[in-house]
Amino acid sequence: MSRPGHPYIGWSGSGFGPRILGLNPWIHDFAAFNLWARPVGLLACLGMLRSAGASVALMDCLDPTWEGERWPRPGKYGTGHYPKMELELPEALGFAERRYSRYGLPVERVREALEALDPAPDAVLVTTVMTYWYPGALELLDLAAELWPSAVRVLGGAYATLCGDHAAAHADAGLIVSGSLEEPGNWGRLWSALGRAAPEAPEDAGLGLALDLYHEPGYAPVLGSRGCPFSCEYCASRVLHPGFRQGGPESVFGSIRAEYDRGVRDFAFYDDALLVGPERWLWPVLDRIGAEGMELRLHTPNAMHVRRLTPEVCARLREAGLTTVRLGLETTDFDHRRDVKLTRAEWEAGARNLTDAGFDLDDVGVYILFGLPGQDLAGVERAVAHVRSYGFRPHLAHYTPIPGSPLFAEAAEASPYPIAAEPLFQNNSLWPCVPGGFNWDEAKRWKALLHGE
Ligand code: B12
Ligand code: SF4
Repeated sequence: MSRPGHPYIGWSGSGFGPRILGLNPWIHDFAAFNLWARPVGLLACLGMLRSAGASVALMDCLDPTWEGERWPRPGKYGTGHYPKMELELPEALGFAERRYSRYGLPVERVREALEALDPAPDAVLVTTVMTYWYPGALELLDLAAELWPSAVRVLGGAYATLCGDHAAAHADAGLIVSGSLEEPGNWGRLWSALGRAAPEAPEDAGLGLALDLYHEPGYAPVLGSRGCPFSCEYCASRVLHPGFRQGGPESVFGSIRAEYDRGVRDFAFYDDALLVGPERWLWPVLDRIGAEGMELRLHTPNAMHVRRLTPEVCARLREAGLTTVRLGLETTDFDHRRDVKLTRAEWEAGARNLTDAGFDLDDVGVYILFGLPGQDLAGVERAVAHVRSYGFRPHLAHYTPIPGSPLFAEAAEASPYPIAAEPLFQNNSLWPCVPGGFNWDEAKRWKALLHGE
């Protein structure tokens, strides 16, 4: 349990293997909102390392680790705002007339908690969720170097994988890992950096999450699969995880049950392709939730595939407790889509099935892509009106140019910023591929449109 005023991070594991500390950095950005955020990649790493014999601990700079910290305005179902501290704009973003902040726990408290960690770690694992959030990771690597100079510092996650050259030039890390830790090459390299022979990676490596490292979890992520069988041109899923792998229902349910027994009632799916092959794990898990009479709320902040929303699927999801629904519509210009992911008829059927299943329309958000290279924004306006006409909430998914995605070269051509050389320019808050970039008047106009004003 956390105690008032006392930071709490402790070791969990056999006590015989190496001590490995996972660090989830602060977010450095123009804005940030907690939508059931967890560093799931890092939690998967700590889970597999503990199963392989290591002792692990976690400092998540985006979670209130101890009581007595002021954590602003809680939102719906466990979401919310982060505390923030305004920072000077990084040099590259000096032109932006906007506030830039470090979101998460105060730096002094993090330092205090890390200083109190006894015994010291043999290795620290720093993750990165978004490429353009790398400044927080570099800051933590520096702090780790100061506190434990002899510990091995390892950097991984999206920035390390998608911007490897930039990371190699800027990060003070002994090891930079591209891709999943459980890949045999990466697994071997980590253990050899620790000066040990690599044990066998556990069977559920990459899917088993060390969720128990949160002492007072208000919500929990659910991960039943890795990767995606599709390859949309704006997405980097294939680079991050080539192939599509699903876990078994037993372990996914076990992880939900364990968190439920600790009082968690809000669960967010982190899968890329939740509704692909649901008979493999999703249906058995939802059936079990029903059979055991568990009353919980499920959320899909990461959009679901609309074409898979048959009446049966919608009814099953609703019955199991799906509450916050996000759908990937992208555009209503169906005849000129850059892919064939969704036809007009499929969209209309999916929307109707969802409504018929009785979801609260207020909890159904529909993502519309905004700011693709060369995109006609009049089409986005039409899509907003179309979504509103169904009673759903339109959300603009601001296009993020991601290195390694098929569209990245075109984005780099279209953007006035050097998005390939400097990941800070990959931040979708800059509207990096919209002519003229972000502009307050336009932002206000879009906000009004989204609210139907
Ligand atoms: C769930 C998810 C979300 C959730 C929650 C994210 C969170 N944690 O806060 C929600 C829906 C909120 C979200 C939102 C967004 N997301 Co998102 N999201 C994801 C998703 C689908 C899964 C991430 C995940 O947890 N995967 C599962 C874990 C197990 O895999 P992993 O993180 O890769 O971890 C493995 C390795 O990387 C490695 N590893 C990880 N850390 C470490 C550390 C060390 C030391 C080592 C050695 C190894 C290692 O080993 C791990 C285990 O195998 C990814 C896509 C994807 N497939 O990764 C996109 C993704 C991360 N999101 C992306 C984007 C663009 C966004 C949005 C900007 C979307 C938008 N346009 O509005 C927003 C902005 C988020 C914000 N401002 O908060 C992009 C990233 C772009 C970038 N530049 O980095 C991704 C890659 C999707 C894409 N389009 O390609 N997202
Ligand atoms: S956008 Fe979604 S469906 Fe398309 S490749 Fe990425 S994860 Fe798969």
